[in-house]
Amino acid sequence: QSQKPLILSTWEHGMPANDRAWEVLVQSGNLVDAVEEGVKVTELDMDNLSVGLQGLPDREGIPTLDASIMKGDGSCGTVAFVRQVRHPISLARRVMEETPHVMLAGEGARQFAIAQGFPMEEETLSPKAEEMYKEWKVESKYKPIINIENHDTIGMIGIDANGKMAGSCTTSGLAFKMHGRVGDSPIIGAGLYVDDEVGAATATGLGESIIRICGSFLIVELMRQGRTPQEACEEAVRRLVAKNSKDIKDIQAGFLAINKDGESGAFAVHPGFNFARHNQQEKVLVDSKSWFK
Ligand code: SD4
Repeated sequence: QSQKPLILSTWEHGMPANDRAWEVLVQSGNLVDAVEEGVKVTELDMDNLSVGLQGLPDREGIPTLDASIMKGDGSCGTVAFVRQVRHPISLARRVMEETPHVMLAGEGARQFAIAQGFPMEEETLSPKAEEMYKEWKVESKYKPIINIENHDTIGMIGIDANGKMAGSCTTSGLAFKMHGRVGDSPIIGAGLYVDDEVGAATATGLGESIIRICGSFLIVELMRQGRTPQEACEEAVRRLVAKNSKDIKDIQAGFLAINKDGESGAFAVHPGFNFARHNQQEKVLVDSKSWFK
């Protein structure tokens, strides 16, 4: 049954993020403001080691951030591999609204942030990140190790009372990634996709596995062909498992989707993925079903 307006976010920190998004949506009626302000809560959350400048750094000890924002009319903006910016989601929104481009990366994104008046933050690691980085350096394992309980990227998708949709996604990416590595979150169609004609999807987990199947775009296209959000998420995971079969025991990924009728779905590779759902009736944390039990 229809639940419009509806906001979904990945993981438990989606609860406070959804609260803020809901508040903004109710006050302003502006869903893009809502999905931006919502995930800004997570970007400031010092307990979150996968989002924002307090997130775990890359192998050189530098936190580098990815973010994207998209509206159902096709407008979108993203930033990748950006440093020293507290709110990469707001920078992604500026790319969407203030430039002729969709994506800015690295030093160019940082220069754009400066030009837009964003403060530049120090690159000192948070105490928790510092400690984990030191521990990691002892062995400096080259291959990223996926701890399936340790994904914290926030992806948020929402639909308003009129059926307009928007989404946002923000992350510090994989812990101890190679310097310059970019994940799925700032890739339109991988970490996020929104189309008012059909629905919206977002992803969390090992970005490489998600990019490989154009995960979020795939889900929206499956819904376009008539699948429910739940069926579309399950088919995307089936495809992700097939295309990443060699390492699948170490790969976690989870998807969220809504369609234009306000129905929703979620599915993950392994157990442990959960998401926050907020509508007029309830705000709940839901355990996602998964491919492996
Ligand atoms: C990435 N998808 O950069 C992100 C990581 C993630 O929780 O979801 N972490 O690959």
